[in-house]
Amino acid sequence: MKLYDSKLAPNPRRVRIFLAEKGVTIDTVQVDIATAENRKPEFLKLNPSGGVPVLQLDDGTYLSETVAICRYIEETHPEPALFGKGAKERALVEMWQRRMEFEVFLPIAQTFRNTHKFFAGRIPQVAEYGEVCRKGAVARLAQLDEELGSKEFIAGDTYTIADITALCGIDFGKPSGIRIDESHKNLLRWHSAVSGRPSARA
Ligand SMILES: N[C@@H](CCC(=O)N[C@@H](CS)C(=O)NCC(=O)O)C(=O)O
Repeated sequence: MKLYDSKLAPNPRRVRIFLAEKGVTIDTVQVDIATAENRKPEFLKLNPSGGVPVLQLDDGTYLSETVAICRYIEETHPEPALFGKGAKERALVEMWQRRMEFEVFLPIAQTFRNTHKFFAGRIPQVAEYGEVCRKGAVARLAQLDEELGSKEFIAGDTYTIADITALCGIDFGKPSGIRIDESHKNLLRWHSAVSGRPSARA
């Protein structure tokens, strides 16, 4: 297997953290987003959407969605379970993973894509849309702070893929100036705990 990774990008970081939590090591190839290596014809052959990460399986199959890659790793390395165990827990993890992806990670990523100079001239940017996304992300972090008042991790008592998605999304807020508010003690407590896991440095 081979992982097409990009060290500074948040989606590949989700996969690296997932692998580290599983104790799984995979050969990686760095893809330079800054020089648009991921938009060159050779890379588009692996993933026509041009995004990283991409996991190449031993039979030549390419998986190119973060959660699909994580699901493949979960199936092939079930312990520790990061998508939950049993019907109810799996459904709850799925629910929180999707919430963290759609309501935290994506608005933060869209703020960056639409307002940051990194993407100026590379993609059509709509600054007003970026600001709407920023507002949505900030409001969702306030809600998340409340939600974390009654549980240790995003989906409940156990660390899961939902924590990985939220962590990578929130940390990616930095270049756009989206930070955890000092008054959000539950969110700060959670962030410090998940950032302190060795996997966070993967
Ligand atoms: N839905 C895809 C999104 C992949 C994606 O947008 N990756 C970003 C890095 S975090 C990327 O490749 N950005 C560079 C670009 O779009 O040119 C996934 O979850 O894997």
